[in-house]
Amino acid sequence: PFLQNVLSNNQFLNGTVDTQFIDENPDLFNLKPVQNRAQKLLHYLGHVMVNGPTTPIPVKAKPSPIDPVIPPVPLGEPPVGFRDVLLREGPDGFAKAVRAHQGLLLMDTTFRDAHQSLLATRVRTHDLKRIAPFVAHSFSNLFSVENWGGATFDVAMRFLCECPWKRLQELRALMPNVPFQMLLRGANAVGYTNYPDNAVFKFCEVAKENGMDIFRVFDSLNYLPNMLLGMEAAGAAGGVVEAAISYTGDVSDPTRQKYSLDYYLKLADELVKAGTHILCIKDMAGLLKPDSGRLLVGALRDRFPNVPIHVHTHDTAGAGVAAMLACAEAGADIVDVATICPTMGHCVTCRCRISLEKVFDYSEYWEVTRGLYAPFDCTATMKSGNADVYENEIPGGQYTNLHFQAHSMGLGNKFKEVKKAYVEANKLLGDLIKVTPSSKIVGDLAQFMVQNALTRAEVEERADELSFPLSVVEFLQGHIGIPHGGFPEPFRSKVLKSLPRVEGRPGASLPPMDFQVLEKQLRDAHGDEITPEDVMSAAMYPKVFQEFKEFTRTFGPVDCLDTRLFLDGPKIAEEFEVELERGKTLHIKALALGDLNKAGQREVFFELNGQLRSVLVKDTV
Ligand code: 3PY
Ligand code: ZN
Repeated sequence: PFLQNVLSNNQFLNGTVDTQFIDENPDLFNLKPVQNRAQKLLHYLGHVMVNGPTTPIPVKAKPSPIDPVIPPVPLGEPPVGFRDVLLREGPDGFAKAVRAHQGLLLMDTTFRDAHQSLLATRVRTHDLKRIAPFVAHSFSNLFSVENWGGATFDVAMRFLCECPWKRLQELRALMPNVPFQMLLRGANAVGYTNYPDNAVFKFCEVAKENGMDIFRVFDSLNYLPNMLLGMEAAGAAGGVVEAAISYTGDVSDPTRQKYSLDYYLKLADELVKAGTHILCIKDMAGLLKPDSGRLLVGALRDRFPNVPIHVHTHDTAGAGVAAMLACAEAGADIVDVATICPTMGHCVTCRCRISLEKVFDYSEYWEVTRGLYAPFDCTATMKSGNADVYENEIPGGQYTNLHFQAHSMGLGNKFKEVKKAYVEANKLLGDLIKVTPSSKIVGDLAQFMVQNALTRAEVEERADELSFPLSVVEFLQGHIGIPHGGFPEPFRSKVLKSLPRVEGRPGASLPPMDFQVLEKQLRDAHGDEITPEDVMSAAMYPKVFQEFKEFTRTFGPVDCLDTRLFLDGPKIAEEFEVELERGKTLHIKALALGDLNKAGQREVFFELNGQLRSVLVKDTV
């Protein structure tokens, strides 16, 4: 539905069409006007040359000047993969085939969670698309590629100025054989707060239509009613449901029994009873030590011999590979790996039927591509892993994010302080599962404590007079659900006083969203080209979507630019090509940057397909 026309249709390009083709595919002949796009992109490039990148940059590093090499891909269709099983057998048959598979299966998180944690979610569709055919051809026996959901939805529009749905569509076309997996934050869908139920259902339906296969559903408090809602939505859309238990604490530590083995097993009982196709342990902070993984997965394996078990982890403390291999030995069917951390190579060497040589080529592509994202790379400020995560339990994405924040404030020691406060804030809130969005609530309280130099005892003591961050107040009101063990008292009552409390599942009391009204509003604001996908983007992120549309109206399809141009603009005299769509390439040369005029603008000169063009840009630096 998005920017698909006859010039990107394989059947048309191969010439295997007859006269019925036009009648059967009228949509492919909706050719959009293209004249404007080039001038808009020049405007964007001129803007970056004058004012720097439009996306906020956490560290001063520049994108690397080295271009990644795309490893060769054989001609023809990629080999059949697990997606063919899914399309043939449906979700139940797929789950059976996964369970029956001999040997460990892998999910590759490189396209989503790995860069969400290591590169501030900034990897663009452009760089994902370039390597996608290689993945389809070389790793056809992956369980799945995780490439959507979590923070990518929001960041695509907000910081990369590209459409998350277009990413899904384009990757789907390039990787028809490997199942796609997304992270769904249960009743929060791909946002940070509970949405009305019908928005979650509709979101899953549209995601499935656009090519999503497997929905990993979690709730940041492991609050069962929220998880069940997300599972129902994914299941009703026809997706594979992978219910994920978020893991915290340490099941093998007898002194940490709030989240005991029994707690996890009881929750797993409920999720299996509710019909999950796959059961996932989501270790978002990398806390699962090998012994604990063996204990937990071993117990789940005994209890549910027929349900595939999938384990996710992070490598913050450096024990990721050891933990995943222990889980595999204890009976896990699938573990998560990524190539921008070393886990993929390790797991493959140990137990998978995947060519190690192809893994080398894949890693090399990502190593060089990672250089393009140097301005967002956590290793710019974080030089080593840190086992303090076992104490603070900060999830992977938040760990690097908080580190960037402390670094950008120029306070080297601040991170240590924030991490200590995070531990205290977590205790104040009753020892929570910490993952988006509950992790943000703990983080907000921790920052509040550091900023105001407050200890836990002082916060408890003065809870009725302090102005807490809104996220903390709303959490205590019950806006994201009920934590295991209930809300902390008397802290909650002291903070809330007479403020209203939500009873039970928050989404149950939200009025349904009217998508027709929303669509009409969007058409009035942005014209008639609003798609069902756009409606869902606006349903999730109204303001971000509006800004994204306004940005595109001014600056055109910046997703077509390569990453160095997008982030840093061209150098004077640099010549480059921009492929707007298949068969439509712009040849551009940056010629000169004019002096500042009286209106505070600069004229930027380009050659576009051999013709002189210029744009006027306000200098805001
Ligand atoms: C997300 O919610 O985006 C996560 O990655 C949680 O781990
Ligand atoms: Zn993760």
